Amino acid sequence: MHQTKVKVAEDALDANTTIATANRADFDRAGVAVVNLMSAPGAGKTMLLERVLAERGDLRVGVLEGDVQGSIDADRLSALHVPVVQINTDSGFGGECHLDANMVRSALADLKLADLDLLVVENVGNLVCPAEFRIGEDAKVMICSVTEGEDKPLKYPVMFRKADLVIVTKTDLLPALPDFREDLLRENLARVMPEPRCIALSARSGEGMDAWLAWLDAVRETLAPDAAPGETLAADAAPAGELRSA
Ligand SMILES: Nc1nc2c(ncn2[C@@H]2O[C@H](COP(=O)(O)OP(=O)(O)O)[C@@H](O)[C@H]2O)c(=O)[nH]1
Ligand SMILES: [Mg+2]
Repeated sequence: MHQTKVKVAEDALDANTTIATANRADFDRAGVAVVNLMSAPGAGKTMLLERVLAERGDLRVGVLEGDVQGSIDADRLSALHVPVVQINTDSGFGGECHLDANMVRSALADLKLADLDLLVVENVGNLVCPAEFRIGEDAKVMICSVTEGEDKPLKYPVMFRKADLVIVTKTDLLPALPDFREDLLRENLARVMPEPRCIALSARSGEGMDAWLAWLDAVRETLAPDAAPGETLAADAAPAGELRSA
């Protein structure tokens, strides 16, 4: 019985990988960089995206918005005049807690990939499942806000291990969090991430945004035709910096 369950799960992941590969081929053909944004609900994915859109009017950005229900975030982002496609995982997908490659593929028909430089996929807020499902992305970015506690990398290691970058956000709140230990968060990240890469920022104040925008540019540059195959994404991304300002 147990073995059957494991086999079904493996087959599902294999099927997902096949579709993710097809998505990836479409993204490559269109020359669009794809970033999969993941976090717990409320960590600040949408606000961070709003910041990117506000600061980088030169980039042609599209968004795939994943939610179990509703279009609250998609409506927020559409107001900024970018193409946004909503994916609701409870309409025909059984209320899933993550996006998979097939859901993304179904939504691609509503986007003109060739008109985009960057496609950001805001995954469903969840700290377990999204990491297991490739969607054809170039990079996985994990957002962790300072109010979530330093122990999250140890409690949800897969999400952090699979991330190409961790953004520690809401740093503007640090003055109200005297118990937050930056050194502990960094230590915990290093325990689960093979190559810890971390950018601290506040989407609210804008502090630290430059490093994140530079990282996004580095992802796009990695896709340039003369980039070496298999080149590490954004190898120069800043290591974990000081979170509290002096
Ligand atoms: N103080 C502060 N609040 C933030 C920041 N980023 C997001 N928030 C707030 O956190 C809440 C959830 O943000 P949202 O972007 O919707 O999170 P999501 O569920 O991950 O998309 C909202 O009340 C935001 O205003 C930040 O950098 N600083
Ligand atoms: Mg959101």
